[in-house]
Amino acid sequence: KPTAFKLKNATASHALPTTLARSYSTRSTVIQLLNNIGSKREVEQYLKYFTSVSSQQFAVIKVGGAIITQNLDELASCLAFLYHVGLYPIVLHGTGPQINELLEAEGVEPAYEDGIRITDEKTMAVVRKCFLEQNLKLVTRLEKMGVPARPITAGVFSADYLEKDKYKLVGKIQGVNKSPIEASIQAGALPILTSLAETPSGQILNVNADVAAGELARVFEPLKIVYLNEKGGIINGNTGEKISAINLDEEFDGLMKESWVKYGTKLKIKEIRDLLMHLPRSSSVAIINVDDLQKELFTDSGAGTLIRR
Ligand code: X2W
Repeated sequence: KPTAFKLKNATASHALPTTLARSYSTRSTVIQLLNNIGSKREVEQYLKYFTSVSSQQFAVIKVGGAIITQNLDELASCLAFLYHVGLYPIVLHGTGPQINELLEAEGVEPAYEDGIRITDEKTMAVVRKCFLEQNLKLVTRLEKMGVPARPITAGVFSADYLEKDKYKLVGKIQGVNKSPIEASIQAGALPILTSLAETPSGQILNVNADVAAGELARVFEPLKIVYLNEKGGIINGNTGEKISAINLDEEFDGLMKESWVKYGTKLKIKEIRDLLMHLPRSSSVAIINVDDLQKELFTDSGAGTLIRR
């Protein structure tokens, strides 16, 4: 398993350790990413910090489905960079926009209640197809870059029906089986998960990807919890401006009363609050664009929306 390389080896001459010099494209990707982020000292400090815990405790990264369509190359490059410096983020992705597109192509109007998709049998077939397609797309892209990645599309989340009458085939996660994720990291491959879940009798259920990522973070207690979305944070619906920080203890109740805090945004903030209530006080969640991932991980300056309590 690769260990973190010393950044002093990657100086201006761009001499990279042999483990990094797998291919020209990898080398140039790594050099480019190193140049994009902070001072080497800062980066080195963060690397040391991230490698001070067990591999599976580095980060949970939630990838919004839109990113796989809009920024796949950037996403894969960022994940490749992390892999090449010996870090194994646990990646969980959604596929909301792809599901909607496919439903609409089939003449079905997407139906939500409180940001949760009402998932009947027909919709479920579309949900599964999209999850598997997008998962494969990301995994294949990583493998093409020489990054071992393992698709984990079942066997992690056990669930019960959330509210069968209201949401139909939607799950409420009851348990998280860490072993497929740990086995993947042990084998040197990045675990790439969907948020599909199963009941004890094997019925597959749809789970919102923000919610499933929160459950992962709850059990792994990683150093970093990052939600990647295409907006690069939470946008205040009244002003159109990005919110740079949310302090939940002070702002949660007020936010819940705002008329623009609804649907998926409301669900996201609520889920993150539930999560942070279960984690040490020092924990936080960053909602950012994929462009800002390296900066968020390796420098003191944040980007996007930082949520803490
Ligand atoms: C979500 C799962 C996908 C998702 C859905 O069907 O859209 C439920 O709402 P994004 O791209 O992260 O939004 N499931 C129950 O959350 O994808």
